[in-house]
Amino acid sequence: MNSTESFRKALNQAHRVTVLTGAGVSAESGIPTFRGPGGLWRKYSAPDLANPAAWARNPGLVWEFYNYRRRTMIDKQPNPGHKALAELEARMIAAGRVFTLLTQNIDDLHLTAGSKNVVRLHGSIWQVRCTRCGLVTDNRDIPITPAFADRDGADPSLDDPRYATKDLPTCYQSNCSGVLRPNVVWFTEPLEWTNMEKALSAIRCDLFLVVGTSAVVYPAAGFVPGAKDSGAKVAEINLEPTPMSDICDWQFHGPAGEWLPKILG
Ligand code: BV8
Ligand code: ZN
Repeated sequence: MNSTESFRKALNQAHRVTVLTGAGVSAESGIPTFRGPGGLWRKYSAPDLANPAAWARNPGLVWEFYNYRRRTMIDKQPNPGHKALAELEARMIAAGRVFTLLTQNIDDLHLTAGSKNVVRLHGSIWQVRCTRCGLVTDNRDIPITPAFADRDGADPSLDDPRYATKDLPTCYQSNCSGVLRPNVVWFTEPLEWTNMEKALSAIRCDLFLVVGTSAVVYPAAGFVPGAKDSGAKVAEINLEPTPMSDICDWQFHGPAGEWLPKILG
């Protein structure tokens, strides 16, 4: 029995399936990964700006970074990998089985593809959160405020900007006026406890797929050994090996948009 056949046998026998995705599952939709080409913006990598200290130093620069990513993400569509995961979930639910999708991605393409039980471990780039009252709202404004129009270019020679607070997005609550930040989890910030609880429950499964992630960011990467230790079989879909490859029962090397329809369909 080859690896695809043995995987499909395990999939058909699994009552609980959990999937962990990373930037690689959205690469074929045209969204650059963090560590691949296109992972830099100006002279910064995501961790340089996706952290509270960068926000405290220069919220306008952080918003130019997110405004750029929102502007380049707004027209991207789910690819066959996203769709194969949504279709698997629908089949499993119809059969009375359990499916959970844990994603590190903030692009919401899994939701657009029709996935339902999605845990957005690192939040959503299409939500903003008030830094004063905590109100979370959906927001797809491009630019985030008029002051950011034509100001988010990726050219590394551009200097860091300075914005007046009045030019930053502010709270919709009339008596608040707090500055709005992207509702994403930055480095050194804890994941929302409800999401951690859902993830810790979901890794107790029969079959765990880890798709398109370099598996270097914690606590998300830790869910792979966590699932293995709880008795799950683990399959990895990636272009290349990762630090988790050694504990995987199957490794499908190649694009997620090709492998997922092939092994899940
Ligand atoms: C936390 C949202 C503590 C934002 C992201 C020092 C101080 C504090 C913490 C730490 C520290 N040192 C380490 C840590 C922990 C830190 C961490 O893990 N750092 C790493 C770098 C070592 N983690 C944190 O800080 C977390 N919080 O620890 O809080 C705490 C705890 C309790 C109480 C108080 C405090 C928060 C981490 C979340 C950060 N936010 N994103 C935004 O996006 O702007 S992380 C971001 O990068 C992603 O969300 C993702 O999680 C992560 C990794 O990216 P990947 O998705 O894996 O993408 P990558 O480009 O790396 O890889 C792509 C993969 O796809 C590759 O393998 C490639 O081969 C493959 N691929 C490409 N194309 C395809 C493909 N595969 C298939 N098909 C294709 N077509
Ligand atoms: Zn507010």
